[in-house]
Amino acid sequence: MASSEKNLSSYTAKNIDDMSDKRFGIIVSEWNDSVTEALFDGAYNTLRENGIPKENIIRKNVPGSFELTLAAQWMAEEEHIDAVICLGCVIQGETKHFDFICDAVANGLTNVGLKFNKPVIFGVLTPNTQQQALDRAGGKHGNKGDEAAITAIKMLSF
Ligand code: DLZ
Repeated sequence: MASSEKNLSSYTAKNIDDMSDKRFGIIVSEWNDSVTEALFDGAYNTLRENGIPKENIIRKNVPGSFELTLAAQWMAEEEHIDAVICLGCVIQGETKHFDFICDAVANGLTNVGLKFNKPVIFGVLTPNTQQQALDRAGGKHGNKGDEAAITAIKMLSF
């Protein structure tokens, strides 16, 4: 979560390798799509700004954040995918499922990354309100999609 000290869209480009031959999967949850489409725009544009060609960015949608884990597994097991960026938004006030979904997705994505030995990035907002989500999807705290994309790039430069 962004704080007053951290803008999600700010990063330093040092120690980043040439990524033009890498392939990135982006999975977008359709739940809260006004937020997740903004996350996608941020992730996509950050990849493009860092030299990744359009044809090396593969987008898939899932119905909700809970489905990110299985979709990430399907993408990660593809040999031609180097990193998977998972984008979602779970708003606390809207669901009793909040804790279950957030825990399941965080644990699930961790396991997929370890199983397939590839970066699988947790680009899921977990705010208390819609406004907090918008503030982190291209608003005053930057864009978590940008952060997720640069995290994938940095992990591939590890
Ligand atoms: C069911 C549900 C609810 C109530 N809230 C959200 C949410 O805020 N964000 C989100 O990404 N998904 C939500 N979902 C849908 C679940 O992630 C999932 O798609 C369904 O439970 C079906 O498995």
